[in-house]
Parts: sequence; structure tokens; C-alpha cells
Amino acid sequence: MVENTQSNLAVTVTGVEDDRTGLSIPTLRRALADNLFYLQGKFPRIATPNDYYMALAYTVRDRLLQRWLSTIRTYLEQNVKVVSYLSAEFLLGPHLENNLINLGIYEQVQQAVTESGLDLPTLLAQEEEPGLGNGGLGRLAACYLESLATLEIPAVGYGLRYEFGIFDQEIQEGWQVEITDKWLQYGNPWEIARPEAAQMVKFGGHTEVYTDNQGAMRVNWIPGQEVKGIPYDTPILGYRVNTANTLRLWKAEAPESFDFEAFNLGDYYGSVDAKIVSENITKVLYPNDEPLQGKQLRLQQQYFFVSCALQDMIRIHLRRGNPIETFHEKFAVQLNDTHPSIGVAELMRLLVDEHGMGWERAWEITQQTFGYTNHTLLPEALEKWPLDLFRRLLPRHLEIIYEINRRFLDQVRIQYPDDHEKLAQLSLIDESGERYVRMAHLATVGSHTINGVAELHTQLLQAEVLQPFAELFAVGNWRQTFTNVTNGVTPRRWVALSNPRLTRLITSKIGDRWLTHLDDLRQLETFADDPAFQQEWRQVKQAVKEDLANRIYKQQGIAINPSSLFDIQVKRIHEYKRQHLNVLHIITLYDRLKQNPNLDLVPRTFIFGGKAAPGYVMAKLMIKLINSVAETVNNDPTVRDRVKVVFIPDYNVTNSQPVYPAADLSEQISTAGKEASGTGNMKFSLNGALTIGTLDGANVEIREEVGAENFFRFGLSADEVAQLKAGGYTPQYYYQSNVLLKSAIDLIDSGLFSGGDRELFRPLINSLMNEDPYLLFVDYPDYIECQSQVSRAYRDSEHWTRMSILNVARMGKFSSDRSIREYSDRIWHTPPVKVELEAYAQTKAGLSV
Ligand code: 26Q
Repeated sequence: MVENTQSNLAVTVTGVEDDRTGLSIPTLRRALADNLFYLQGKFPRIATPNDYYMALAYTVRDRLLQRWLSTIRTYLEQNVKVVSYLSAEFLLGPHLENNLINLGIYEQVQQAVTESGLDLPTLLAQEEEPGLGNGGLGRLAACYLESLATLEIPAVGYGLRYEFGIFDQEIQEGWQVEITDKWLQYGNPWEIARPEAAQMVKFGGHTEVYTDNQGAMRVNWIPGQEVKGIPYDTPILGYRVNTANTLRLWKAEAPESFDFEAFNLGDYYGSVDAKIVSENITKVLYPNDEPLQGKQLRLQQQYFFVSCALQDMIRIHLRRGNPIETFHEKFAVQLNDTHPSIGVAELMRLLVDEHGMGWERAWEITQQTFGYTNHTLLPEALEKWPLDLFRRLLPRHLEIIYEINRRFLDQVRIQYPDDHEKLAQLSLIDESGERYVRMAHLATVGSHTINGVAELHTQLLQAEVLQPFAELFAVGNWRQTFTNVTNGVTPRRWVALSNPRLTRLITSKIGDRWLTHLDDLRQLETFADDPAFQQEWRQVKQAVKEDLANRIYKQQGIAINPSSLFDIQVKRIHEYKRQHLNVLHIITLYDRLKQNPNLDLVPRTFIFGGKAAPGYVMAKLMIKLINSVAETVNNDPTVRDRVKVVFIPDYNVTNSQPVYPAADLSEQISTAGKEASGTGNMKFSLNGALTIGTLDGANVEIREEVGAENFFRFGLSADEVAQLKAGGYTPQYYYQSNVLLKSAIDLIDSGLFSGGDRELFRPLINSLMNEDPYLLFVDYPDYIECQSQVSRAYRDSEHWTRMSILNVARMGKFSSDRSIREYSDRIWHTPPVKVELEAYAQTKAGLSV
């Protein structure tokens, strides 16, 4: 089934398979035993499961290196244009299983492991996932890297190597407790440090003007501190191709010279302090998915990795023999949100100050280099930095931003003479109160293309947050254009790896091309009404639900009924995502059961999962509410298991993989206009869940694709939300006019779910009764009605199965391969490049020359 170019190449002149590239089962077994001995320093009697995992990981990494090095060599030799994906987050998930799948050696390795007396799932479970992201944005970056490699597009991901990723979540007495994520404690077999490619990054200090020997005015930045960036590289392999691109993450260290100075002065502790201050920069990921006011360390992180990345690109560019003027022809740099947008000013600084280029030329190159992806419409989530902090940390960049702004506003004045309000709206500096640098404005002005992540989001972006820019660019000769690229997810991780049963069933009917051409799934439409296929489809769903039920029982001791409707909401906890609307529905069902204990309800299991930002009090209270309602409902004998509520702790990539396949119903219930896209919505539907959702983010497009009759839509549209808010909204009125809603709120208020404590959930209730900023009360009646439609539909098992099959069959659009193709064709202009594998023997011969 799998073509293995490598097995031939692994055979050396002596006719023996090379130990580090060979793919035969005996060779894999020998490699595993060797690595246990030589890399872990263990023999079987004393080896832990983690030792075996490490030995296997190294065995697989050896087989990756051939492809990785061939890829790097090809890019170098052909001087190709490379995508540079700048992201403060990459939420990769575990590597091992994905690499087995993409290499096409799953079965061989499974066999070799079994023959060695080991169990592959046990070894896979040892891997600590690199949790280097918060949620959607970081996971999108990971899907995009995988698709870039699969599509054979030259790319490198640049980011931060946080020593501590997103915290591990424990639930204690219903509350979230955060535990430090020590993902590196047993070592990371997937990365290779490249200290020889370190970069220096400056902070603070001041600038000086001087005249160079050509008589030109130049600026010199004299820093107050310097930090060294060490790159750590991880190969990202494409699916069944030779392309293995690089993820290059930077770790901050103190430069040796800095220590020495203090040491020579006799201040040993001072020198160690300086080291600690430097290393702090990459210590920990900020666990917030929106900016917190003026956290200096966060700005340092952003500048640190962006500066390392741009210096690295320029170094590579020049080493390849290219003139600096063609930088934009060889690198397409994508800004994953505003987090790396300081890159606009940094590239200007590098070109003008360090490479002596004139401003106009440098600005053209900069604009032609960057693309900016926006991921949010929430005004409070727009990144801005206090001017004073900015000046203290990045004095030269502030000067550059002023100059960019001055020239930009001069252009604006031509279009809007004497319109001071327009200038204030568009300015890179917010001067309405305390002064700030507006990072979205910097990114917009400094890029050639600005994109949103779903059709609706892109529309709203141009109508709201960046409206003045959209209006400006529509007239006159501006370089910038707005466009949409709807998000996607990789079917390799989110179907092949997560749902092998469904993968086998689909492949048995339509072959396996769909894994790289997801539109092929449409061929499943012919089987939507085929009773035999329907039966197999239900069997897969049932088996997968049993898997999840077993997992939950093992981990939490909660028994759930695998025949009940699995109704799942997993995502970061946020008011705008409205997990509490879901809870109101649960309380309403509970209320109805209490009123009428013999009510004929479709049994449902409500599953939640997600982390709250540690400082987000309301989100943490929402977690407590879910767990409190779970406690009450699960232990009430009148319920008789017709309603069960489970909160899965520590939701991360690893824990999410068994969740999506097991869902019957996917909850995508954000207030319309608030969720930029969503990507979990795609993972669910692609695994045969039906969606209950608002017309928000990519839900709109999912519904278009799968058909309105196969999607449970409810709630106000984004337009209606805006109208209602404009007219002044009073939640109390809605509370008074819906008995079910009133009753649900009153039950929380009564202390029923909090052991009689009526104060516990007071902040939540007050927020809903007085503000209800996300309109739960408005959407509640429609949501409840829609949920009863869901239950009715679920009773008709044939019809439900048909809808489920059609959902999967029509999800082809939401592959990240499609997204990446759009970015590549319309924004980056980076054609694919075939990578030829070079035989290992030849590489070795080359090395000895
Ligand atoms: C910024 C500055 C300082 C500290 C933190 C941050 C920060 C960090 C993470 C701000 C935002 C984030 C993450 C945002 C995010 O995940 N957005 C989601 O992106 C997905 C991919 O496009 C979309 O599908 C989701 O709709 C969007 O919420």
C-alpha cells in the first residue's frame, strides 16, 4: 500500500539495510534495542515505558533525517522562495504517531514493537505534547505547517521555545487549578539545537545619529541589554512525500560576554542575575488568549523571536548569494495575528540601519514581504502597547514607527484633506487618552495582503475593526488588499490519526486519495442511504463512543452510557463562546425531569472540556458552574442517567483526539459576530457529528456546504446582534418573559447547585441579569427549541445517520490543504518544490570528502 522509496535507499553497497534508515521489521527491532542501550543507557530490565518511548522516537527521527536534510539541501541548491510563518504559538500535539502515519510506516513499527514484547499505544501515550499555544490560533499554525509540507511548499515556522507551555489543568472541588507544564523534563527527542546559528537581540538603551563615510545620516542603536537566541529545529514531515520542513523555535540565553564583565568586576551573583533575566524571556507561554495590559515580558518575547527570525532569514538569503534587494522575492513572511507585527519595524531597521538601504526601497521590500492574518474582532483583544513601555524597550523601533506613520498619514491627507478624525482613526498611534502603539495598524500598513479567517469574519473586519483602512485602500493606489482565507484543519491528524476506524471505513469505499484530496469525500454521498453502509457507519460511531466512555471511566470514574447522545463542547472557556448557554439548557432539561420524572427524554451525555485563562475570573466560575451542575444532576436518582454531565480535565491536543470522533452533536454556539472562524467546528463535522450552531465564523460556510437541512442553526445573526445592541438591550425583560429561562436562572440563584450557597454564582448571574454582553437570554428560547429538534431527529436513527454521512461527505472545503493552497496561490506565490531523496550512503560519502 505504501510506497517506500527509503527502504531501497537504505540498502548500502554491501546489500545490508542501514540500521538508521532501514524500514524492515528486523531492522526496526534492532534500532529500537540499540537506541535503548546507547541513547537511554538502559537495558530492558530497568527500562521504563518512557525509555522505550524515547528509543522508538529516536528510531523514527533517524528515518526522518534523510528527508529533512534532502529538503534543506534542495531548497538551498534551487534558491527557492520560502514561506516564513511567524507565530508566537505552535500547538503541535504529539509527534510520534503523526510521523508514523506521514512516513507510512505505522504497520511496520507496530509489528516491530509487538515483536519486541511492547505495546505501541502504551509507548505513544508516554509522549509529552509540546503545548506551545493557547488554542485555535496555535493549533491552526500547526495544521498549516503540516499542510505546507504535504503540499511540498518550502516553508519554515518561526516561534518561541517556551520552557513551560500552556499549564496543565486539574479540577479540584470543581475549580480549575493550574499546574506548571514541564514538557522538557525528560528531554525532547524531536528537536535539534543549532547553537552555531544563534542570533543576538538588543533591548532598551538609546539611539544616536551619525554621519557615515558617504556623508549620509544614519542611526545607531546602543542597547541597554543583549540577549542571545538559540534556534531549536524540529522537522515537520508531509504526508507520504519527501518534504520535511523546519519549525525553528528560539530559546533565550545570556551572551557569555555579559556574564564575564560582571564576573571580572567580582560581581558573580550580579552576572548570574543577568543570565536569569535573559533566560526569562522564553520561560513561559502567556496563558491568555487575549492581550493583558502592558506586560513587558510579552512584548520582549514577541520582539525576541521576530528579530531572531528576520536576522536568520537575511543571513540565509545572503549566504545563498542573493542581493539584499531581492529579499521579498525569496521570503513570504506571514504574520499570525499581530503578535509578530513588530517585524514590520524590525525589517525596516535591519534594511535601513544594518544594511544601509534607503527608506523608500526598504519600505517597498517590507510591504512586499509581509502578509497579515487577523484572528479577532473583539475590540478588547486588539493588541496595543503603551508608548512609554515601547520606547523604553524598543527606542529605535518607536522612531521607525513614527516615520512610517508620518509618511502614511501624509498619503492619507491627500485622500482626506483636513479630515482630522480620519487621521486619528487611521494613525498607528492611539492618542485618545494614554498613548499606545496600535499593532493591527502597523501590521495592516506594513503588509501587501490582510486576510480574515472566514467569510463572515473578513466582511466584519472590513466593516468594523479595520473599516477605515478598507475604505482608504478602496480608492487611490495603495498596495494593500483585503481578502479571505477560510481556516482549515489537517485530515491526517484530525481523521487518520484520531479516528482510524472511520478512516478504514471511508477508505474501504472510496480508496485513500481523500486524505490528500479531501473533496473526494463527496463520493460518500452515494452511500448516504445505503442501509449496509449506514449500519457500518453507526457501528464505527458506537465503537468510538465506547472508547471515549472507557477512557472517561478510567480517568474520572464516571460511567456514561455509550448509547446516549454525546453532546460535546470543547474549546477555551470564554463568555463569548457561551458554555453557560449550554449549561442553561442542561438545567432546563433537569428542571423538566424534576417536574415530570417519567418524561420520555432522549438520553444525553454532555461533555465539556477547556482551559480558562488563570486571571479570567468569570471563565473560572463557568468551569465551577459546569462541575457543580454535573455533581447535582449526575447524583440525582430521579434523573436515572437520562442526563449526564462530564467535564474532561486538561483539554489539550492529546486529550482532544479521542473526543471529536465520539461526538454526535457539536456545540458551536458563540454569539454571532464574535468567533472569527472556529476550527473545532470543522474537526467535529469531519468526524460525523452534526452541529448545533449560530451563524458565526466558519459555521456559516459549514452550513452552506453540508446543507441547511443537515445543520441545526439557531440564534440571532451578526446583523441582528448589532441592531439589538444599538437599540439598547435589557436582559431582565427576556428573563421575565420566558418561564423556562427564569426557572433555570432561579435554580442557580437558589443555591441548588452550590450546596445552598447563594453567593457563589452571584457574579455570573449578575452579569447575565444586568449586562448579558453575549446575549444568552436573547438566544436562549431558540436554542432550547433547536435542542428539542435535535432530540427528535436523533430518534430517527436512519435519518440521523444519513445527515452524519452527508456532513462528512461535504466537508472537503475545510482541509488545511485548501487553505494553504489559497495562501500560496493568492498571497505568497510559492510554488511547490519536489524533493528527491538522496541515498544515505551517498550523503555519508559526501561527508568524508
Ligand atoms: C496577545 C498579546 C498578549 C498576550 C496574549 C495574546 C494572545 C494570545 C493568543 C491573543 C490571542 C491569542 C489567541 C487567539 C485565538 O486563538 N484566536 C482564534 O484563532 C482561531 C484560528 O484562526 C479562530 O478559529 C478562532 O475563532 C479565534 O478565536
